[in-house]
Amino acid sequence: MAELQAFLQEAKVDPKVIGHITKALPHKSVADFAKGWTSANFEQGMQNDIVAKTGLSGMEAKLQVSRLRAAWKAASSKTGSGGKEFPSIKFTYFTVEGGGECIRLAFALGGVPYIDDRIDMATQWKDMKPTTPFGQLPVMTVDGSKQIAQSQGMLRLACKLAGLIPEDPVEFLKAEEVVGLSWDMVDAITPSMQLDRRPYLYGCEGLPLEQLTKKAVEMREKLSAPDGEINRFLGYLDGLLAKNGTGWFVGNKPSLAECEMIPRLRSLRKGNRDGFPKTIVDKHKNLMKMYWAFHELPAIKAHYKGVPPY
Ligand SMILES: N[C@@H](CCC(=O)N[C@@H](CS)C(=O)NCC(=O)O)C(=O)O
Repeated sequence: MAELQAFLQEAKVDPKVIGHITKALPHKSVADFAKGWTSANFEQGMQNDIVAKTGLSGMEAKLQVSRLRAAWKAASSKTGSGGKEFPSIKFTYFTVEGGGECIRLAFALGGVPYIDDRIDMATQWKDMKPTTPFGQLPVMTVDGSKQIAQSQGMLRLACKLAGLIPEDPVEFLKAEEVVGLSWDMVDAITPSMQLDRRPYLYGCEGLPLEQLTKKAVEMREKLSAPDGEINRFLGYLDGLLAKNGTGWFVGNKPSLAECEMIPRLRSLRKGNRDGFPKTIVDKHKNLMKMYWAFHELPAIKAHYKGVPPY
């Protein structure tokens, strides 16, 4: 971090811009700064994602873009990273950990530079919702594209850039098998999470909120029973880990499969929903072993800023 800061100071980049690059962006070194852009997307990225975010305009903004360009060229030749073609990515999702967290984990694990644009649901979402393609987050922009929606595509792209999609066809299918099971579990859980907000989807229109809440808790208790759906799916997933025998779902390192599963497990272990006991994953020993090991990976520790997992 200090290396990048000193490098940008030497290039006479404005301290506000340096602050933004080193704090809000994932660039922690001169090499990261060089890898984060391509000559094709550099100009627009600097203007939209850096200079505009620091409130500079007019001549001052132009001056900063030109200083950043010089610094980026120097960084690229210094590190030999100029040819590393990561697209410039802005990933927009809520501050909370939902499905979008899988994508953030893939970026973090693979060291893929991206702009981590976090939206506060309570204060920012109402105005933003109608501006998104389908009234939902996440959305992603790549190399200055329009916003593109749907998290599954984004997860595959993030994993592809991060090198987390197994090359071998059988291993690839095994990773996707985990994603499929995860979604079977998410689909089973979703009605109990949405009943109070969208009762019309479940034939419960007109029921008072109190009753909806009671019903949702009952549904979650049923899902969490020893013979319930959550234990069934966690059991299958635990079995896959046992069968592979390396501590990871596929091969001998984390992949798309772990990026998909970890936020689901974190969410179950958070214990913030009545009816879901936070201990529900505990008895699935292989899953828990993988869960702790994943959180020990340096890139993941950094992603969660040293805050221990739930
Ligand atoms: N199929 C979409 C679903 C996206 C989705 O359900 N997003 C939720 C958050 S996880 C959302 O935007 N909720 C706010 C709303 O609908 O107003 C995807 O996978 O990206």
